[in-house]
Amino acid sequence: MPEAISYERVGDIAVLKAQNPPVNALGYDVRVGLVEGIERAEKDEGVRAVLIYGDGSTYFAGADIREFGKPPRQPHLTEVCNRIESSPLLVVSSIHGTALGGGLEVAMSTHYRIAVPSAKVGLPEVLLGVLPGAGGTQRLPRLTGLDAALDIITTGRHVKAKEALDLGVIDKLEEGEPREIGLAYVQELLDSGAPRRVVSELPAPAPIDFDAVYESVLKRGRGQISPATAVRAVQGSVEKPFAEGLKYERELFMELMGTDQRQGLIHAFFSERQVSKLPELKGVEPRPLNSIGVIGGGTMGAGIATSALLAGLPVVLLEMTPEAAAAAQGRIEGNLSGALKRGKISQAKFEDMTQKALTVSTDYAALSDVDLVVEAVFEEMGVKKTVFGKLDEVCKKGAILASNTSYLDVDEIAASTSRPEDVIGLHFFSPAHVMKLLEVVVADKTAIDVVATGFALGKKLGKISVRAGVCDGFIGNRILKTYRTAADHMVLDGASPYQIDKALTDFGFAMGPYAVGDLAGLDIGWATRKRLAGSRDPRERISIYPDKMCEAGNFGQKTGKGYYIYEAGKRAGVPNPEVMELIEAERAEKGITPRAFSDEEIVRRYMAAMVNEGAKVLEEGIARRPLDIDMVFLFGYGFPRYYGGPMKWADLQGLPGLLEDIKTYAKEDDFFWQPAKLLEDLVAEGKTFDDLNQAAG
Ligand code: T1G
Repeated sequence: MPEAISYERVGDIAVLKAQNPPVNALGYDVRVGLVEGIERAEKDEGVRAVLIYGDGSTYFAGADIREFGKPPRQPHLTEVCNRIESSPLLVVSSIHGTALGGGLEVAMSTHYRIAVPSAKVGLPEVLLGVLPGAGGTQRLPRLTGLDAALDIITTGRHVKAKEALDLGVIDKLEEGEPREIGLAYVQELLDSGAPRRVVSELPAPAPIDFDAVYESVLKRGRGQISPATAVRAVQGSVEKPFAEGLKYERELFMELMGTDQRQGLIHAFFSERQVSKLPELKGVEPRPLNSIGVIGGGTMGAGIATSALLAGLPVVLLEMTPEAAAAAQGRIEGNLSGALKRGKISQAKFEDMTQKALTVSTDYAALSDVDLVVEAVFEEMGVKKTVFGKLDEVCKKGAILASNTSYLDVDEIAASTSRPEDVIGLHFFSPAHVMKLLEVVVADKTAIDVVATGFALGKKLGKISVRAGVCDGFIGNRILKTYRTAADHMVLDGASPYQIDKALTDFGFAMGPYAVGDLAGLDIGWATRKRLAGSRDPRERISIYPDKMCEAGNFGQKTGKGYYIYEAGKRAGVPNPEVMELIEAERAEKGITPRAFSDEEIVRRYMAAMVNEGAKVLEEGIARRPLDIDMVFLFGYGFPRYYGGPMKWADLQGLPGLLEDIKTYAKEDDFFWQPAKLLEDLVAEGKTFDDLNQAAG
């Protein structure tokens, strides 16, 4: 194992090279190596300067997040930075890849910084629930001024090298290898007699109204506290001498390190990388993915086609008539013009995608050569079977036939072809070119290399792909149906849809369940209720009023009226008074005396239903690990990221208390509230969902 920081003498320059793949994280050995390297250079006769750079893909990409939550080991990164900065030698960083978090903090403690134009810098600590804890909130404002520093620190965004140069974070941009451009720059500085520039000695910026900034950042965080806390640390850089400011920054850092939100965000960071790593896919070669077919050019089909085009894949989209084909082309161009406006693609790219890469046809034969087809037609099994029967005839041998169905039985769809091993579910979330979640639904006969290809497509499209088994609604929609029912029961018993929506947005959801229903279309739930009516258990408590809303044609945003009334052009609606009339009438009909619900009880019941169903999805093997369910809800259902997902939230709350809640609710309705056996077992064994994540490897 090579040393974490190597030492090399080049003329009168000492070169410290980080060798800690994959991202040169500033783990213990790297921190020790940096201090020892500086000390050695200072004793090394004739050395006048030190160059620090990273081997491999990047300069230091930050503290080693795997050390979080473990007892911190000296030297702390703050001390390492101060030691570098106080060296009498000229210390220079040469940056490539991503100098993030502690990585940028180390760079700012050196006296000059050169970077390659493709490099990025940033202080993304707030995205992990903490804040820059090694001087970043003290040095960055001294380099860039408060506006830029507050923006960079409270958003955690990456800053491109050119912007960093303009802001004064980087001193010079140069194409080339970090070592070469670094050595040349050090020599240039030495030859010109450039002085050491000690950032901590630069004047602090003038004070601003930090309370106002704090309030606005807190509001924007929608319940996440690290960005606003970071404002206070930056305030310390203005109001306190540097050393005091550092101490204050450390205090706030340690405070955040102890929060549930830090645990939730770190869980999210590692889980979004872990979720698509399945042991059974190790060594499995995906099939070729050079062109994609899409059947159905509605919102979903057009979104999927857009996503594939943006990933550089040629697309053949099939519609039934020339008019529908033209409409699909228009939808795709509309989607891509959004990317054009936001500068995500150039005009030339836009034209190439819409005129060359995209083929829209009404002839199935156009699909004869694609590697994979995603069907996104009407959610009705008969229609799906007809489409798959045709695909079976026209698609080449080895082509993958995928359905975008959001809940129908993929086994049954596969059985309508002669090649069930080539059939898989690829459940995108609308709008498919925006939402990152992809449920890869593996049917009984799906071949393992088809599964691997599903994940390879997800990666190519920049999705978070989660393996799901076949059941009604797979992972997300199956669990959604349960916690949505829990909300409907609370409405029948006395809560209003509006109180429930507010309680859940205060909890941290982007939208409450009723506003989501209005957005997705209330007719979807209506169709599901009708589809399942025949198999419904008589003990199930159901609401009638939602059907009455749909019978009146109130489907939500698409009809301008649902739970909320939407004035033209306004996304936010106002409560629809007809809804409470329908609810009160139904309560009266059912002899229910409405009772008050606290927001806290609303959240507890809603979350208990979500977690309990999640546990059932796990024990049935529909989801592999609790983290898989967490990623479904972070990336498909607007679950607040700082809890890490519903299963992580449950661990943080404590499973015993949650199980107690479920048992209490079961006294009112022991059909809906049946504790999951897995939940009872975990509580009995004193285990957590995280233990299952670890055990799954
Ligand atoms: N610590 C530990 N492991 C890390 C890591 C880190 N900082 N960054 C990445 N990894 C692992 C990652 O889990 C994956 O592992 C592999 O490296 C490749 O990552 C005191 C306290 C750098 C832009 O927040 O943003 O400094 O899955 O798949 O797409 O103020 O990783 O292969 O086993 O993401 O090329 C601040 C987090 C820390 C940067 C590269 N730094 N990392 O993206 O590869 S807090 C960050 C990233 C801090 C100080 C504070 C990205 C990347 P595995 P990857 P990538």
